Amino acid sequence: MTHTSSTLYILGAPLDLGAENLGVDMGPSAFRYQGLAKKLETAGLSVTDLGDIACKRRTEVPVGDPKLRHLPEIVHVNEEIAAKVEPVIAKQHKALVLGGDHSICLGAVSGASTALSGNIGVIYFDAHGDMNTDETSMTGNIHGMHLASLMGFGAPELAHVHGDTVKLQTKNLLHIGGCDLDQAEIDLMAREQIPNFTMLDLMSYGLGKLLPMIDSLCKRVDNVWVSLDLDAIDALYAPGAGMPNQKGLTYREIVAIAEYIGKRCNVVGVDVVEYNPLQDIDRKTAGLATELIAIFFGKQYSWYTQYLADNKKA
Ligand SMILES: [Mn+2]
Repeated sequence: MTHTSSTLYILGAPLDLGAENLGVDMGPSAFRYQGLAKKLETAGLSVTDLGDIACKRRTEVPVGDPKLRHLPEIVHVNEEIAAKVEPVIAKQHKALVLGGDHSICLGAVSGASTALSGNIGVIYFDAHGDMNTDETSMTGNIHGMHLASLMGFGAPELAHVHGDTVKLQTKNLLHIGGCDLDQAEIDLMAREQIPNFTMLDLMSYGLGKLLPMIDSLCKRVDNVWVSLDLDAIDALYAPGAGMPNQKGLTYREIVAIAEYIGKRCNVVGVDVVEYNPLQDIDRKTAGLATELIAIFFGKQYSWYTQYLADNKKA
């Protein structure tokens, strides 16, 4: 099921209160300065930019509860994101939400899930679990909790963003790229039998074991949201991640997985998060992210497709 006439709506969420990596709030504007919308149009997508959600700076809001740092503002921003994403998905268009720290995924997936009456799976790329709760988190940073919240665990203020239904069934999550998982997250995944494929799985079995997991998710649900934390990718290729990763997915691994998803799944939305332009080198992280966004939506964008577009004679 694909919607060929659909538009891709871009929404920026320059929130950094869920993390302590200063610079990720500049993600949306850095992507725009680097011509993201134009490149995605070159790839064949029809793009409309909805601008940014207003996010308060950390000097403007108190930390509050140390177990749920900056909770009220994070809830508020995610309610706004969900309210923008829901109508886009309900009208069978596609959404791209640019972070910001990963906590913005809470509103993005909540909006999409509500539009689709819960008929949604999430393919989640991350070195970390993001499945702590306020009880298990060692930092109190909400960018390590929102994925648990989407599945109904943890603080109700987060789990009830955009309505108190469970937004994501545990069996409809596929977590890929874990290499720095906390014990509480490992325990939750085991207890709830959450599909996941770690870096150790990749080294042990190769992609041959992951691809059927993607197929099985796409058979179970009609719609897929892809959440890409750039820290799932090796720092060689994504130095501009909020928390650079020395043991992440290589360029060819992430591109191959993305191509498989783009071909097999009905991807209705993508979020790209934890982009820190201050740490990027030669814009390579933004370049790879742009390439991956096009591929997740079933298109192609690379230096080669740009070369062809620039040199087209007739
Ligand atoms: Mn994350």
